[in-house]
Amino acid sequence: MKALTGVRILDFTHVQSGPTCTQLLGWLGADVIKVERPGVGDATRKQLVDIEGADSLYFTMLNHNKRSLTLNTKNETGKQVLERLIKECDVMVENFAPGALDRMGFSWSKIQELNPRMIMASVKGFGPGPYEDCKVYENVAQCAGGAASTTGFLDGPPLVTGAQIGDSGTGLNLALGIVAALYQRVQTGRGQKVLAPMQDGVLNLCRVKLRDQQRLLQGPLKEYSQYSDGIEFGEATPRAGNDSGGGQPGRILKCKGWETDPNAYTYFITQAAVWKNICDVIGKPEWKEDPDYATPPARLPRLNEVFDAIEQWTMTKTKYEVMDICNPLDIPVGPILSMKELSEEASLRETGTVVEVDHPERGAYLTVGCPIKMSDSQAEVTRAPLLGEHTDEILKDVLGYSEDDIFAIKESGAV
Ligand code: CAO
Repeated sequence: MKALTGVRILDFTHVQSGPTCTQLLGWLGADVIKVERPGVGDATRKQLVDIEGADSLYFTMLNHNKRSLTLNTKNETGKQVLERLIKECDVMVENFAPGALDRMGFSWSKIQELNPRMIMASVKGFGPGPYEDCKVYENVAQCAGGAASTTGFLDGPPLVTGAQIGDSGTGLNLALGIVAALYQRVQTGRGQKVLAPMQDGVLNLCRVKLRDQQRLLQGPLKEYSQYSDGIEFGEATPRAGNDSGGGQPGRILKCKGWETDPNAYTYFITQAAVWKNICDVIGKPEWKEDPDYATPPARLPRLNEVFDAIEQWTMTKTKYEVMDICNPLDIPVGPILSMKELSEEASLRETGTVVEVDHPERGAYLTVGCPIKMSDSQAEVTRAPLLGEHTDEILKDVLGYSEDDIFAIKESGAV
């Protein structure tokens, strides 16, 4: 028994945003039926291929805990099968380009007619407005949602971030919307439409930058390095390098070995509550009582000097030594961990955050497990399905077709 045991998902998702959502629902126990075009499948199966002939890591890492059914939904028999599936499922999830489902002949009103309890969940690039018909990929969403204009250094171009906040971030929003709609359906008996636009998801994650946009009207943003540097602020929230986005100033600082190791850095936060500990650790005990340094407002115009002094100390330690020394003193610091270090970290394997999965085409590979830990619903990661691996099983067990029916469906070219 898992949290979503008994919930059946009709998964029309592809690429990253939608599959993130349905994979999460699968980890939570839902039966996820991934519908794919016969012979083709999700385009990511054959993108960024690392092992010739095998499904890519891009695909496998986003489609665990799912069953794959091939179905041509533009074929007449295929449409009939899809109608039966709509009647049998609780949730339909899709992230096609705008209008694709309507063109397929499955508008929201038709879906409601077939199954009034159906929850119809979509990721789109944009919500209603001037761009609602546009196709969108991750970095487009990062740019249109405010992340790129506020990421990077003041003297450089806008930057996209490695965290897939547009795709995977929006997939998480959609999953929450679906679970909430399932809960509401218990009371109302009705399904509903759930929309998670990628621009909205990115902007939502950039709220501190929207906060700063409004604070700018009252004067310079004093916790930004730019203020310490004496550079005037413009009209929009600027790029702030590695400055902390919160009220406790922080920066990325060099650690021992930075000259050769691109990840020998630490994040260091000068939390006001532990300022005295910081002064002792970095060998500046005189700053504890000096009125120019003793209080957060006094330090704001001197942050560059403060962080330079801290960096003189961090450069004498490895990023792990910084962690070991600062943590007992309650000073918040964080090592810059590489993907190599994370993939080798034993504690992440133990908690199932990183898991090794066996695949018939690829052999063993690493992937991320469920990032949500529940005491009564433990996620077990099962391998991603091969294209159409469960077609017969789903036609028979979920839809109740006989062997003869299945033969006829195959003859029609629908699966
Ligand atoms: N049987 C028959 N046809 C099928 C099918 C099936 N099982 N599954 C999909 N199709 C068809 C669709 O109906 C569509 O046909 P039409 O163009 O004739 O309507 C076609 O396949 C392609 O769908 P698409 O336009 O969604 O795919 P694309 O590769 O051209 O675009 C993407 C990809 C991601 C840009 C677009 O889907 C999109 O903007 N999605 C919404 C935003 C989103 O989720 N973006 C994140 C993706 S991850 O970076």
